[in-house]
Amino acid sequence: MVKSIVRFAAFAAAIFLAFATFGSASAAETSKLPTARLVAGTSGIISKVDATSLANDWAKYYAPGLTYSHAFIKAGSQFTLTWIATDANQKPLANTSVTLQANKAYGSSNAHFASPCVAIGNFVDKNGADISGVTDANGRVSFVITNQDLVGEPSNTNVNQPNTSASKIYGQFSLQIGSLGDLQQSKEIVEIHVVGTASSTITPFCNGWVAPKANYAKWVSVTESKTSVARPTVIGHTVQKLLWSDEFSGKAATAPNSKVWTSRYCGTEPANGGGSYCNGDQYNIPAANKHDGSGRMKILTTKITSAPASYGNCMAAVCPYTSGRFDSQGKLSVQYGYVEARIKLPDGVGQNPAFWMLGDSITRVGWPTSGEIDIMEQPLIGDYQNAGSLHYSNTSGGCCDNHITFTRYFNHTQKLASAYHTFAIAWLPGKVEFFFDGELYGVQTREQSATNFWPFDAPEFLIFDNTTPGQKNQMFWKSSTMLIDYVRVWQLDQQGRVWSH
Ligand SMILES: [Ca+2]
Repeated sequence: MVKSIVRFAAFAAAIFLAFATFGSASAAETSKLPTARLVAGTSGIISKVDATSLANDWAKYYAPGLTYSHAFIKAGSQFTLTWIATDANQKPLANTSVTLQANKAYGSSNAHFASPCVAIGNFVDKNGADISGVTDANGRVSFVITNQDLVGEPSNTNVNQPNTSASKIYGQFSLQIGSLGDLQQSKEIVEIHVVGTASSTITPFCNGWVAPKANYAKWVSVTESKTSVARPTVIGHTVQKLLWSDEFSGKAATAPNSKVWTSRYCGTEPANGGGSYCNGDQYNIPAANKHDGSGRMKILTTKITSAPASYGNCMAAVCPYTSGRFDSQGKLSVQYGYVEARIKLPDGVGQNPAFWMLGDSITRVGWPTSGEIDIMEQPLIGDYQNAGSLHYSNTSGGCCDNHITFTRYFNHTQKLASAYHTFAIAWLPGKVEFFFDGELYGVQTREQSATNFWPFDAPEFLIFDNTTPGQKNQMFWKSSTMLIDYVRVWQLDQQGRVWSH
């Protein structure tokens, strides 16, 4: 193998020192080192072949056990590199910080790669990128990368053997476990070869999401709920494990579970449940959200004639109602799955009850860039109608000229307040489907969204509320009740995650 190893030369002094202190591992110690290996056959990878026999020149710079492979992708494609990290006894390293060393200037790396949220340099600057990640419970971690080359190696390149042709278009990737150096772990260097000609290149998008552990140090991933409830049927999908639910079975007059929910006052700051807008219509008072003692959460909306004490403002001098809002911001977040709630809507003109979600990134990127999913929202003049909506942005920040709305309506034959109904989404990568009582009535995909800033591949938190923005001269009713029987998150088509404390 003839290859100029620019990066290695640059690190020669450091490596020498590391050898001096760490010592060169003997063959017997090879199996006693943490190991990072690429999992073959991950999304977008055409093939992966062992090329370790070509790595003799490099092996001396690494601990024993270095593996070197060639993998192949199509020019202008998006692909996923999934790695598994194991300890010295080959046990998966769960919840471990790792770094993808992406397209560093190994030799003459000449392909162009991009990541949604991290700029990856190329053969011009030789710097590549270090992309942080955290392994899951099985020691696995994935990185989505796009190739930006229009022309790769010839389309007749043999993708089942190491590539030694003259016309190489490639870049190299490896995974570093925690703060371990090249001599403290058994590494795999993967040379990604770009093959064929692309019709166009992909523009990567970034939703601004930072992994939960970076945002919420104590968060854990919920894998399965112990609650036993009926599994819903969702047309076109397979519903799997119940990941999490709140059945609202607390004692009468008790508040929502404070481990999951926060009852809000009015307030527009993003950290206040994503901004609890009141617009001069009602006071949000925590006392409005109570278990009814019969397995339901109740949001009570009450007409008032004077401002309630100690409940802050309502964005006006005096508002005509008190009502409630509670959400899971900073306590529980969901990404993908079948998200459903069974609700009996409040009766009375002028109300705007909702079951909805906001992207966790709202505190960093703001609305609408964070993304908003409205699973249940009754339009002001739609007693028989539910609106399912997505709100998102066509830029990376700011508000609100960049606001894009997708809405589909479900029209029922009865007033929605006259009975319980189930409102749900089937949420998958790049796609959200809206359901009313199990009936599909709206679909939006990333491809249809007319944005490079589709935010719905990131965790969102849950919100229930009722507001009273409507026709004030017709609102003679004294009180209303919104009853929520349950909210459940199911694993769907192998997708779905819930994070909580
Ligand atoms: Ca219940």
